[in-house]
Amino acid sequence: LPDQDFSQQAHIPSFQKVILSPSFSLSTDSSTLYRFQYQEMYKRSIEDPSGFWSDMASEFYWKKKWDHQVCSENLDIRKGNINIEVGNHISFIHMQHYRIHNQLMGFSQWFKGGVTNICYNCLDRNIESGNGEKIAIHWEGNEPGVDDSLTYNQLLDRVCQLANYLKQNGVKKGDSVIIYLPMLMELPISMLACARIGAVHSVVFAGFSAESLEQRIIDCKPKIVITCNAVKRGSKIINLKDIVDSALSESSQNGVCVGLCLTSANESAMKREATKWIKERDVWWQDDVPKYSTKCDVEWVDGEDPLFLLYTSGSTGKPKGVLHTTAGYMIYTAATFKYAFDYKQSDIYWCTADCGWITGHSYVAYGPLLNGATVVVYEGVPNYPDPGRCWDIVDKYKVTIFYTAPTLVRSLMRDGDEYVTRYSRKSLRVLGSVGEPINPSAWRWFFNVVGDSRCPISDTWWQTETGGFMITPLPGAWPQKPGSATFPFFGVQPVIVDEKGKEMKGECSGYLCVKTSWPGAFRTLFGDHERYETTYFSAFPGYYFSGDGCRRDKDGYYWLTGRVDDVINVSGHRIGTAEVESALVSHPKCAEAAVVGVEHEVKGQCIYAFVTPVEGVAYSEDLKKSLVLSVRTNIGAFAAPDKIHWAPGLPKTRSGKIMRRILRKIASRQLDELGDTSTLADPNVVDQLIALADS
Ligand code: 6R9
Repeated sequence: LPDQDFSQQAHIPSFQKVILSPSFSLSTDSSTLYRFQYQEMYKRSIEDPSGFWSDMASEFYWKKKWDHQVCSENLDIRKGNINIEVGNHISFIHMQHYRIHNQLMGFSQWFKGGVTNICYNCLDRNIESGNGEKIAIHWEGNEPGVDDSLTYNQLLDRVCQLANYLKQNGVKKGDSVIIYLPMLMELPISMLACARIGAVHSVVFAGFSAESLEQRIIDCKPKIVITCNAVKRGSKIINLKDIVDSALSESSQNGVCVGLCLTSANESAMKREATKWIKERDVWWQDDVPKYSTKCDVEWVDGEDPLFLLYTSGSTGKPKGVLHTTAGYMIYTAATFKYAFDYKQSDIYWCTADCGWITGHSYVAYGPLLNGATVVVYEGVPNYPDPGRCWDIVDKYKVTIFYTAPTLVRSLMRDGDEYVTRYSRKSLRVLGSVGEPINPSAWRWFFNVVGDSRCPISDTWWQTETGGFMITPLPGAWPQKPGSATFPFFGVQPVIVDEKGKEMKGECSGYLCVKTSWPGAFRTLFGDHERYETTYFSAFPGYYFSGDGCRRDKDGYYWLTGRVDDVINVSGHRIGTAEVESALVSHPKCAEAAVVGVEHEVKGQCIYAFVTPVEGVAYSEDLKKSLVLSVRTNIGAFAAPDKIHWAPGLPKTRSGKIMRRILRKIASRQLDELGDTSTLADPNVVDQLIALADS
């Protein structure tokens, strides 16, 4: 495990309570979940998980009920005498490795044998219960005044047309489809259409570069790529089709043949005629998809059939394909959404995340739609045309639940209260935060200014891997402490372990693990089950290891303190240091690079890169620019380093391991806290680095 000094965590806030009475902030029809009810339900969820989750699952439609066991699991090979045939029903062709083992570490299955479909449960089921004319999606375009909406009936029609189109074009159950779209309605439509026919979607955030997209295409070999010609974000136009063209031409050299690129014309960003076109391969969505029938039979799938793949950063250069399956994910996102936001049928819900990340999967698309909610989907950026846009949208749609990231809160806070207070915001009743620890001053501003001191904040801790919320307040159910994600969700047993893996009790700080499986847990890393076992289940045998540090206070509240591995959290986006390093090293003039995260006022953390140029190359501003460009083109603009620090050499141990602890101190200019540097192969490099700090 990497070195980690818990006392240095900037985010541990001073203790302060904000007492919320359970009733004042909740809607009048609320069946408020008081603390004792939580405790009762939590106790049951731990003592009788089968009964608890069966009850939750009974709200959904099952073509066939699951086998006798709700969950089978084995988080520890040492405990393993489970002998279960894994994955008979997994049709995903690349998953053979997952089938043969029968004593997998980290193995868990939920609702195995149950037959269902998540798209059916999101749409048809809600329509059958009388919600067909309810708005499913309010879409707000980048430009104020450009908007659209779809009822549940209309959404189902659109999803069915696309599902039929995909089937007609050869997409079958178990095939993968890459979706590279901005926040257009076509994005959730595409996800749902894949789910309807049992295809596995892999959404790639439209901020990723051609090279990142290509890497993902090569990894999961989609039959079809769905994109749009361009997107306008704020005043900037991004030509997505060019990026896709470049990714596809490269991946075809690597033996992947994507037969079809379905392109939605986003004419407010770019005219169709201006779009480059490859006749044999490209198809306009608007021309072809509407010709298909609005009725499409559901492909009934096993509860353990894969639903989607989502790539996320890890501590090596290669992104990890996190694989989620159907039923457990469905029940978990639905239940977490309902309880953590105290959801009511009358709510209007807006989550600012992009569907390219897990938050968009679970809490823009699946969780809310499973609950029959009305969701706001926003195409643009939060400060366009000015920093009041979010509150303009809140007032326009009468948003009641607003879920966002601390980085956005901090950036709007910097723009001043006036942009907020000029809007009413009186519809708001619950606020949410996700992506990184929320610092207490941002928390208070969010609570006092945005929420007028009346809306509780659900600070939800979870991960791509966990599928849904793991530690989160339930609004109004207990006193909040700014900066604490409070208590575990139903069925989740967090444990804090020391570096030897020993579970600690009571007040403590250490590594955050989870003891038993929960329905939303991912099942494997696509194509690399071994990496799944070693990354998550071998550091602390018997537990799932989150990669986060955590403190539990004397009242039992959990305080997340940030990543303890080589992952940086920039504006709530996970970026692996190794990925950025390999992008830098791919530059012909870069000999070596080491990247660390440094605290940043708005982004939470920013990327700080130490670079050694190849012999004979001089340090220059131009070289800095071209190194940053190399990261932009390899990964995407969001991963661009904020600072390049020239390094004649890097601090390494005698065995050649880079001492990032020292680099972090230099980067944050905590020069009197460098600690013992005598174990370095060459202690002089530290002085050289300090001397070059401002060059
Ligand atoms: C949902 C999401 C996961 C990492 C996670 C942690 C950080 C997320 C947090 C939080 C403190 C919260 N994180 N929510 N830290 N408090 N409420 O963001 O998934 O992109 O996979 O990132 O984000 O470090 O390990 P993902």
